Amino acid sequence: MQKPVYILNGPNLNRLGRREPSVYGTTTLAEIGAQCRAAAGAHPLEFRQTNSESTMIDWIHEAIDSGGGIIINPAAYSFTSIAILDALKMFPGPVIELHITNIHRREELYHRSHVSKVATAVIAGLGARGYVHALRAMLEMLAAAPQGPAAAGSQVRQA
Ligand code: DHK
Repeated sequence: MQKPVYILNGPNLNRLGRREPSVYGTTTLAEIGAQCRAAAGAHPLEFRQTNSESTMIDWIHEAIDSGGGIIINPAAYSFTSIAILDALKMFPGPVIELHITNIHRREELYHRSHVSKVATAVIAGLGARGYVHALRAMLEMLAAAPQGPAAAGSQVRQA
């Protein structure tokens, strides 16, 4: 039984489509979710969004127990949350940090993500299409590591 890939979205991303369209585009989170489900095919997927830091941590704990990989757009929590970083440190599989925008080309406050310290990989600046690219990379990593998520995560982290 394949373990699900968790795609976790942080604060304000529920407003995508209407939120600063010149910065984040006009694709809604529901549309991104549908694109990811189509790209996942038969691979189980959990696609979620929360404005709550504690809920995000609860979902990471759930993924530690039953997930194969995590794709996370922590949004503003990227730059503020040690708690989310600490939770991700316990996840044995690959972690892909995703940002719709190129955070390094934005205001200074968006430059230093705590999550990047533990991420296997970071995707930033591809817009909404970044989600499907992250998912394809995740499925490749999991397929390449038949010994399971822990191996997939550590293999890449050692590479
Ligand atoms: C989303 C946010 O909400 C911001 O706080 C980040 C990120 C950027 C994004 O590009 O997806 O800075």
